[in-house]
Amino acid sequence: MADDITPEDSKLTVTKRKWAGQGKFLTGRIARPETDRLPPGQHLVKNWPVLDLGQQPRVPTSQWRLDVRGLVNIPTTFDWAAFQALPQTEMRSDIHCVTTWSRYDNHWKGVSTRDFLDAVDPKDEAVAVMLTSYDGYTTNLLLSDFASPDAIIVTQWEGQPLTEEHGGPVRLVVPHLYFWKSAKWLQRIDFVAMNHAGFWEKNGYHMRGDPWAEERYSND
Ligand SMILES: Nc1nc2c(c(=O)[nH]1)N[C@H]1C(S)=C(S)[C@@H](COP(=O)(O)O)O[C@H]1N2
Ligand SMILES: [Mo]
Repeated sequence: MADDITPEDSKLTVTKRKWAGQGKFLTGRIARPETDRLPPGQHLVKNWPVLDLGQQPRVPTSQWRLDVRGLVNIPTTFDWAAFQALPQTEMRSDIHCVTTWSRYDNHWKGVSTRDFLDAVDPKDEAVAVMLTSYDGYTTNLLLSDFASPDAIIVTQWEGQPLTEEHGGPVRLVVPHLYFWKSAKWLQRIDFVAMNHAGFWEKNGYHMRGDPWAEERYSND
């Protein structure tokens, strides 16, 4: 009977339901099928390796400050209490290090860069950020990458304060780029009109660092 053909059964709805299940046509990383979760050339680790320039600064929360300067309408120096007063968010994301290890399902807590940007209000001319850390490290990001919905300035990992070796008390996490962009021991953020190279970017590494495009090294 014609009555038996409900809208749910039509060929188009079946196909569309299948697309929905596969996340077809979605470009967001969250919809990436599980089989595509590991970027090319990466292997999975269960531990969390420590990588840095070898100087691990000890910054107690009582002495920690985050200076926000450059092209922002509200230049601010956050102390620990002021940073804790910003909206706090929890997220889960994967780490992809350019040295080829990846680690899944890290549970972070901190301030999303979206909420952070609301607080400091970048000017229209700002196109990039330069991050500076307590060990002297620098790294650059396009503002559009810094503002990614899964980027977070973290103070906790798996419900515990971020350890010193992993960049505590405060580090950035930008999971859609290689992990060298995720500055540990964050000290200063400059909003700038040009995307200048940071430490690794001056030393042969890519200006953007998208693991899915294997943007490991600069081409010049
Ligand atoms: N301040 C600072 N941040 C840094 C680095 C560094 O040397 N100093 N190294 C980067 C690199 S190359 C990597 S792979 C990750 C490593 O973070 P982890 O030690 O927590 O795994 O931190 C990034 N952030
Ligand atoms: Mo790295």
